[in-house]
This record gives sequence, structure tokens and C-alpha cells, in this order.
Amino acid sequence: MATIEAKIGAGERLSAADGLTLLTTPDLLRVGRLADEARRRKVGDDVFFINNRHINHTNVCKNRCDFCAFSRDDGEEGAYTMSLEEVLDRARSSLVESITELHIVGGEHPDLPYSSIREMIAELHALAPEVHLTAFTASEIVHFAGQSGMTEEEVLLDLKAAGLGSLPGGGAEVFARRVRDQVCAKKISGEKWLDVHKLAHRCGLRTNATMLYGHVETLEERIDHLLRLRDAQDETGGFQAFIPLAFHPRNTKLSDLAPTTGVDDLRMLAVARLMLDNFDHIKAYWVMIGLKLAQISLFFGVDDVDGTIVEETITKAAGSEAGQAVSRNELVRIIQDTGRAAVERDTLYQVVRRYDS
Ligand code: V47
Repeated sequence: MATIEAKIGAGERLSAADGLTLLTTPDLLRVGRLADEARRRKVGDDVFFINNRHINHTNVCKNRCDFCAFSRDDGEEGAYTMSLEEVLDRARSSLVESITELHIVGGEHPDLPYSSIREMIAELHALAPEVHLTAFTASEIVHFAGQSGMTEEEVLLDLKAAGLGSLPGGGAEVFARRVRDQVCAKKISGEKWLDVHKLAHRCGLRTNATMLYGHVETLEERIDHLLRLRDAQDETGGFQAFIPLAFHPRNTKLSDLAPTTGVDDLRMLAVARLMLDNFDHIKAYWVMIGLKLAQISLFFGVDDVDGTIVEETITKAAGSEAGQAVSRNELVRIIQDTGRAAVERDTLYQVVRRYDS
């Protein structure tokens, strides 16, 4: 740890071995303090949140990943696909709350034509051009390319022309082939996920990155994931935020696994801040770790607590008890209680409103 502290002090990059030390040292608070300092140097004392809504337009998915409690086969009990009108109704009902972002991801429906996906984006954009549409994982983009006969670049540019603003960070899971073979064998490879994000960056779309941790991956594989993201960010600079996603085992094929602990969650956020020295934002997704732990994580390298959300079905299906919605006032209150400034941002981290305590 002393060597790592010296390296950080000298502005040197941390190695894979350093990452493993940070993930295993019993001194969690020391890791947290280093991450807190790194956060202050990188982004200052503002804590960001966004007023957003999630729409998961279909849960029908050809991949059926072992960690996912949300997906269904077409025709199976519980399977759903929203009509365009349903999606637009949900968007309309959230506009009265003056949201700035719609976050749209869904299953990879084998029979939903790409034209209906494009139409959904175009209609949402026509309905509320001021609302940023962050939509579709890299895996969905590859799926749309397969369905439409277009290249992934053509799909990205076509969706951008229809109103797509950015890509969220989902679908990354853990990049290592060993892990993917075990838990999401049908999903695109880690290399492909990275390629699609770098392509999106070159098409002028910013993106986020995630890692689903706390299932079958080793600590070495977590660090490998972070280093591959750091390399990709060196190449393009197009990632905005990294969001570690804590695995929720209930109702999944991995339901015999124990959920992550608070120590693991805080440590993962702090280590991400220290290893991903070229990412500005480390986000605690409160839906997965709970609002109270998300608040404490603000002392462990985090500068963003995501958003108001309202309805999120992926984590709910896997047994999350964190709740589905939080008001703007509640987010401001938990942030201000840490002594930091609460800043409502838009998707691209432009300030919407600054709340003085
Ligand atoms: O891609 C699936 C993960 C992701 C489970 O970019 C699970 O700002 C835990 O990507 N337990 C969707 N996680 C969520 C996501 C996201 C969330 C918030 C913000 C952003 C952003 C992205 O959730 C999926 C998958 O990796 N997931 N099942 C589960 N049982």
C-alpha cells in the first residue's frame, strides 16, 4: 500500500498487481481515502445526479444470460414487448417531471424488426427533442446490425440521425472469455463490446461503461476488465462514466450465489476510481446498492449517484429492494448531508441546476 500511495503521489499509473493489492488489502478505509483524494483532484467536490426515467421496452431476449432475471423467451409467461404507443405514453408521463434523459435498453428480441427500433427513437425524439436519449447496449447494436443487414457503424449513425444521443454502459459484464463462456455464452465478446464503444466514440456518441461483479469472476478478471477499459479510453477518450454493477442473484440461474457485501461494493467503487485514472466520473447506481450505501460511497471515490429513475425492471426482477424511484429533493438531501454540493446534470454532464446547501 505504501508503494501504491507513493505512485499515486507521483502521478504514476497503477498496475494490475497494484489493483489486486487494492482489492485485497484489509485496510478498506485507506483505499477509500486514496480514492476520495483522486476524486477531488479529478472532478472537485460537486456530486452529480440526473432527473431521468428508464424504459425497458421488451424483456424478450435471445441471449438468456445466467445472471439475468429480467429476460424471457417470446411467448413465455411474463414476456412483454411494449407497443410504440406504450413507450410514447411512458415518455409523455415523465415529461411533466421535467426529466432531461430517457434511458432505454431492452432484450435482444429475435423478431422485432430494426425499423421499429429506429421508429421508437425517431418518435421519442420528435415528442421531446430537448430530452437526451441514451439507449441500447453494444450487444443490442450488434443485434440490430445482424437484423438489418447494416454494419454496426451504419446502425449507430442511423440511430444518431433519428435522435440517439449516447450509449449507456450496459452489457459489458466481465470481459474475460472464461467468465462469458460460463454466464453469458451467447452474448457478444468483451472485445466486440469494446470495439462497438470505440466505434460509437468515433461516430460522435459519448458512452458509459459498466462491470457486473460479484458472481463467478476472479479478482484478477475484475482488474483485467478495468485495464481494458482504461486502454480503450486512452485510445478514444469517449467514455464519460464507469458504473460497477453489484450482482443480484435472486430469480437468476445463479441464485445459489450470495449477494455482494457493502465492503465489496465500496471497495469496487474506490478501486475503479484509482485504476481508471482517465475516467472523469465514477457512478454509484443506487438501485443496485441502496441509497444509504450510495451516499457513503461519496467518501470512496464516487462523484455521481445516477438519477431519479422511477421504474427499473432489470434489478427489480433480480430481487433488489432498493426501490424504484427517488425524488430530486431526496437525492439533493443525501448528497448535501455529506457536506458536498449537489448538482443536477444532463447526460453530457452540463450543469442543469446547482443546489446550494
Ligand atoms: O447490462 C443484469 C446488469 C445492466 C443483473 O450507463 C444485472 O449510466 C445486477 O447497464 N444483477 C443494465 N445487474 C443496467 C446498466 C446501467 C444502469 C445504470 C446506469 C447505466 C449507465 C447503465 O444490468 C445489464 C447487466 O450488466 N444486470 N442482470 C442482475 N441480476
